[in-house]
Amino acid sequence: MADPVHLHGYRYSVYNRIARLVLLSKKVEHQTIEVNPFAELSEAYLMLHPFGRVPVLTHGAFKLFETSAITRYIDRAFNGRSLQPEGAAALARMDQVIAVIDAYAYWPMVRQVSSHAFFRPFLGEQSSREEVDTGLEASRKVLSFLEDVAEEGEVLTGRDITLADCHLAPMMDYFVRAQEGKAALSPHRALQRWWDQVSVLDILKATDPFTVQTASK
Ligand SMILES: N[C@@H](CCC(=O)N[C@@H](CS)C(=O)NCC(=O)O)C(=O)O
Repeated sequence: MADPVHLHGYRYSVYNRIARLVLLSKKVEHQTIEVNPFAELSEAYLMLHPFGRVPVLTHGAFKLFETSAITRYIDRAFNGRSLQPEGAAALARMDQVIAVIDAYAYWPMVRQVSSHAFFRPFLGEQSSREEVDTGLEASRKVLSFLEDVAEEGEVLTGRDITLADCHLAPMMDYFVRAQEGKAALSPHRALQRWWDQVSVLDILKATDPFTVQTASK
């Protein structure tokens, strides 16, 4: 029998959703275990992730945190179409997009714009206009870079999904749930076209945190 796969994560976490998109793309049977990283974490969880974030993947006795390590592991460890393009340039572009998203996109697009214009109001929590504005300003360069990548056509093509697409999609989903984010994306024609194609994929629908999710694949 195959070793069981468990994903410890929070349903509203973009990083958790990235890992789920990859698991679903590779058709890996798995169980999800809900962990809210913003609440007090158990000692047992901190043994899995000493930095107290989500997600964590376990595959039998193998334990792994850091989303880009998790997604690369899933892609290599399981059968199915590879989610990493062939060719040094395309692969480097994929790696670059993932690194840019982690370093420059997550905070302004998700934690500033979406959190303060969409998620906090959704939860009935206080939000800050200043955070939205600062986040929008910082998002500009990110969107412009991603537009160039989508135009180039190595990754973010909307056709063959790669790990870069899986990394960006949950963040873009949060970003455009804010009216300000939606308006900021629309002038970027190639990126908007990418999002129009990716946002309707079954794997996106199956991992939508605002609709009912099943516990496993
Ligand atoms: N570098 C980590 C980032 C993961 C991360 O920041 N996850 C967020 C949820 S989207 C989290 O756990 N936040 C908890 C906190 O900031 O305390 C990864 O790639 O997995």
